[in-house]
Amino acid sequence: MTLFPSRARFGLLALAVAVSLMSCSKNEADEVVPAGADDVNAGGAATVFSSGSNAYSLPAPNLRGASGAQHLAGDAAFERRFVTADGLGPLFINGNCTACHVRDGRGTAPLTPSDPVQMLFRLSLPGQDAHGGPRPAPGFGDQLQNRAIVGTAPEGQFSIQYVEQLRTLVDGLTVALRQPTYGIDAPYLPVPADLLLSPRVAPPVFGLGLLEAVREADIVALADENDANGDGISGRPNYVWDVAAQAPRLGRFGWKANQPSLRQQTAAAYNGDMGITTSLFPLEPAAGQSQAGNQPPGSAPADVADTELTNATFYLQTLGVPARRDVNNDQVRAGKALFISARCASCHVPRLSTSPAPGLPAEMASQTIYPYTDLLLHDMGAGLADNRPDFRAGGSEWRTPPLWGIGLSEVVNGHSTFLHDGRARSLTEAILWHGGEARASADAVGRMSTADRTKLLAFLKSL
Ligand code: HEC
Ligand code: HEC
Ligand SMILES: [Ca+2]
Ligand SMILES: [Ca+2]
Ligand SMILES: [Ca+2]
Repeated sequence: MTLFPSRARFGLLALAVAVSLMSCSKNEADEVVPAGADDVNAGGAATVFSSGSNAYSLPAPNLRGASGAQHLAGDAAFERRFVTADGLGPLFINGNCTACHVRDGRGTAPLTPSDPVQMLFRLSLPGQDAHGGPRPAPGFGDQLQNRAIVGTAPEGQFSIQYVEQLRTLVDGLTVALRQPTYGIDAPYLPVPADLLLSPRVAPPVFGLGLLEAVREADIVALADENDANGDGISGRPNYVWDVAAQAPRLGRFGWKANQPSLRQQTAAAYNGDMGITTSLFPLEPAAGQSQAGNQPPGSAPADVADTELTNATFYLQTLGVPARRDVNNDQVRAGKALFISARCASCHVPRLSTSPAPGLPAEMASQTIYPYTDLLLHDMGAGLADNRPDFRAGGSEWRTPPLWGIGLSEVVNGHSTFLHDGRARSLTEAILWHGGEARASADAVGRMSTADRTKLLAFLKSL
């Protein structure tokens, strides 16, 4: 397997792309992503106007009545630092949500063992559980907890190694892509030989209430599972197990769209990331494992009550989305046209709308939003594959991540690492890793003139 297309392949495709770039006028771009005030208001009425380090952390300005107070209670829940006496562990990764979702933003992969851990490793064995989900690994479950309370052995430590591969683009720019290898050091038990491992950094958590309020039919309508229109891009929904409903449901959250709702995602994070039980997940991740000794498999009552789970969920449902910046800048406008002609917008769908739904905050309904995602799974090629299925998502499939707010990553989180495992150290690296259905898009960027690539990046930074 070669990771990168050869120069010969570049040559063959160059002509076709040059033609399609020329035929894409500014007007065509504006039709897909209209310019003007709406485009600025990325989150509709939930848009916030900050481009500082708090840009991801502000409540939607349209919250009404009791919503403001509940958002604040949820903010406290999201920041709450758990200790052993509150039920932290016995197995856990971090003691609070914000240790990974720093400033409601994005985590990065640790470079040294003393760096903070802002990621997790999902685990499983080949096959499926009773609900079509990943099959837990005996002794390790479905996630690696690298920390434990006193008297309990952690499951093991993550190990990450990178090998850099140089790639020279057509304009002469050389980019070093780091190819990671992952393993588990110092496991408390021998690791099963067929263990599957999926490394994932913490994604940003703003604007998610809007994504939860996009009608299921609208998302499914974007799918083109058998590529009927022949553009090389398919996209399909994930369907995952809804624990409360005891039924399959459309997946929306997580890097593989592996969680159906913010409530279940939140309860799963309490459980797997912090060892905090809830009514939804009453069993500790250590339940049934030898190192947990005589500790009870769960706690009654749960470590956090339903009100706290509800508030933390509400907080995530009601965070605002930062407004776009520099929309009328010429470079940015030209970059938008390139984004469309390189077919980025076929997956990173610019515009969606939200609808009212039972149980979701009314403020998030009936908004036109610009998230730059279709919430669908795409085959991203062998280079990005974790080779671990997650419900319907195959080993090389990932959910298109929203690009809104991505231009503020550096300001908010102090780093510019991207993709599911944080391997990309810049937006350019993130794009060049695109393979599979997105290979033609990445190749188009690889062939761009320096000036055009600068414009494309200027557009991404305006999001
Ligand atoms: C150990 C680091 C870590 C901790 C602690 C953590 N998360 Fe996460 N969070 C992640 C990772 C990694 C993902 C992606 C998971 C996946 O793809 O399966 C994620 C995903 C999410 C998502 C979905 C985001 C999206 O765009 O789909 C939400 C919401 C979320 N976490 C909320 C929380 C809450 C609430 C807490 C605290 C109760 C929490 N997280 C604690 C690492 C963490
Ligand atoms: C076939 C669908 C598809 C196309 C086409 C596509 N992307 Fe993506 N994009 C994805 C998926 C899926 C990911 C996540 C991959 C991963 O994390 O391993 C992603 C990730 C990204 C990221 C990193 C986001 C993050 O949160 O880490 C950026 C930036 C990005 N894409 C930009 C682009 C640009 C620019 C183009 C056009 C040149 C493009 N994409 C074309 C599907 C697509
Ligand atoms: Ca606990
Ligand atoms: Ca585990
Ligand atoms: Ca298609």
